[in-house]
Amino acid sequence: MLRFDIITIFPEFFREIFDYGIIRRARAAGLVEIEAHDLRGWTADKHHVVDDRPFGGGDGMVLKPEPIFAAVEQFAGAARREDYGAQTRVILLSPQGRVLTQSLAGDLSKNAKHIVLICGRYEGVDERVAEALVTDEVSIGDYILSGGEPAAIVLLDAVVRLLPGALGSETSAVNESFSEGLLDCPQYTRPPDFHGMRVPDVLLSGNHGEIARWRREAALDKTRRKRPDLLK
Ligand code: 9D3
Repeated sequence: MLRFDIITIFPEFFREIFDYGIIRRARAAGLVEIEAHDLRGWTADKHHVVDDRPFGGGDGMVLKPEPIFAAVEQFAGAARREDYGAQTRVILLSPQGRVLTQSLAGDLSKNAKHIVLICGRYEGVDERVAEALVTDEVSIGDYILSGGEPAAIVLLDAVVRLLPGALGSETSAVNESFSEGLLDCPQYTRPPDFHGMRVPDVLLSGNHGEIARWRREAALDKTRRKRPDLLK
């Protein structure tokens, strides 16, 4: 069982997102447990303040360290990364992180039992969070989001679908390792002729050797055209 605890100022953002498809099935099967927590629950002051102005001046607000340290200490059992269990990862979603890859998703699905996701916001998060608490700082790509919440959903989805048993038995795992690093070949379903746009004859031939060969070639071809960087 893998457990996710998401620390966010917008817990409602996650309300239904994990109730569909593979993630829903994985939860129902007891493969994963997911909870989103309001950072304000770890504030001590009357107004539940989670942010403050940056030292040295500048625009915007910075997430304060105290509530994040308290939340992580509760979930990870320690407030220093060297004191976590080996199977605990505390991940800060931030534009400064290393870009999420299939390889990191595989690492997490294989080696983690407990993942704490900290969603950044505003102009940033007090640097002492990254210094002391965070085992992995992760971005989902080189574009600007308004916060870490959508990135947390992306990371969680990529990890959960790799948990053994999360995909329907005979599904994509085999196919994925076979065509690793390539885009999928084009897929077609009925009708074979739609407004004059025809499905390639080979796919209707029933010749499975020919079909496999065509698919391999088509995947390579599509990758060369659309994502030549993947072939390097
Ligand atoms: C105005 C602040 N920006 C200065 C360049 C920095 C900034 C801080 C926080 C920009 C965006 C954000 C909010 N984004 C995330 O927290 C985030 C993110 C992203 O923006 N892109 C890709 N992956 C991620 S993971 C978290």
